[in-house]
Amino acid sequence: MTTRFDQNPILSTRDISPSHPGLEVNCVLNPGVFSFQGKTWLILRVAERPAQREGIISFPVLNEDGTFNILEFEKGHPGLDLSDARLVKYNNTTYLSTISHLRLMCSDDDIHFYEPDSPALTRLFGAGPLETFGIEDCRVSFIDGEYYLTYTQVSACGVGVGLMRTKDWQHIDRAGMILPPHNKDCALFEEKIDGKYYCLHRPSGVDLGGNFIWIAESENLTHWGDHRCILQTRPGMWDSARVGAGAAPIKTSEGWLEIYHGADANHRYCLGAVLLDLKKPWKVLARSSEPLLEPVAPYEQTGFFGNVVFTNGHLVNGDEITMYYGASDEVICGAKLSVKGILASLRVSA
Ligand code: MAN
Repeated sequence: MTTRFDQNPILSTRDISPSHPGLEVNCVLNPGVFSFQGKTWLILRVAERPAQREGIISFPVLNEDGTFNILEFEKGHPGLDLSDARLVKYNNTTYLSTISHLRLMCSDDDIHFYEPDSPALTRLFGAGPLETFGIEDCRVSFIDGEYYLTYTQVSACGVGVGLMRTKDWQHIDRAGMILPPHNKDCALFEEKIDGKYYCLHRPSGVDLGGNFIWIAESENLTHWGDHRCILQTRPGMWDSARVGAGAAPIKTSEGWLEIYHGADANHRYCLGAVLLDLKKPWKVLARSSEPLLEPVAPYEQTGFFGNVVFTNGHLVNGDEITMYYGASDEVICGAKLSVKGILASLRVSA
């Protein structure tokens, strides 16, 4: 059903140069995907921090003007919690252990990616007060001749969804935060349904609710309303703790097909699918009972944060989905799936 690329991982940290002297690339992960000028492009999340010194944890934090400072804490301090590799908790404040920016690479064969010679717009960094801990996990939707980028904005204010748009990858408009904290995993549908734009998104409930997928509608892709909770976690299953949308939903004759990630209480991330009604996309028609992809390859089990497969980008060509995914939060991989194959698996589980 899911065929991994023989070349996996197709991109790892040694393929990526640091964005600034003094930083190292720790992870390259979770790419958005799009086609432009006859090539396939990945918009990678590149996570960096300084080389680590004995006994010290150090990581960058952006200033609002785009410069950055390095924060340092002594390991062994009673207020320091480093139990999750992705986070640095110090007294009552949570930081990220790395800072992410977005970087573009292109390919002529969908497998080998390189940074283009003439950088038009090849690197996007966090900007302003809501992105001081970086920007992450960009989805790209192509709507009415324009590319729309939805991505995670991280700062001490929280984790929310930002929107940028571009026609030519030379100039980009930043529309700011479209969904406030805590929210991420926002995938825009690539066409209007009954006159309205739709997106999937993933707010997180604090005391009540959970990490569920929601749908919202909009007249202009910026202001969202009529939110509905459409997909919840399932106790005892691979998606028992959190679910979140992948890339733009795929239009099929049977409905909108969305590949999503689900994680359990041990932070083991798998991928599955959900089928939404074509005209009423808030209606769930079917859902994977078994994952389409589980972290079983060595590069999916071991790395910066092991046992993770996570997708937010694919290309669709007829029945064939070329899906790109982050593995172990450290490297980028690819796999092929069939639309018909996924739909058949959903019929069995429905
Ligand atoms: C979680 C993980 C991290 C990510 C932060 C902020 O902790 O997904 O990889 O950096 O959220 O989005």
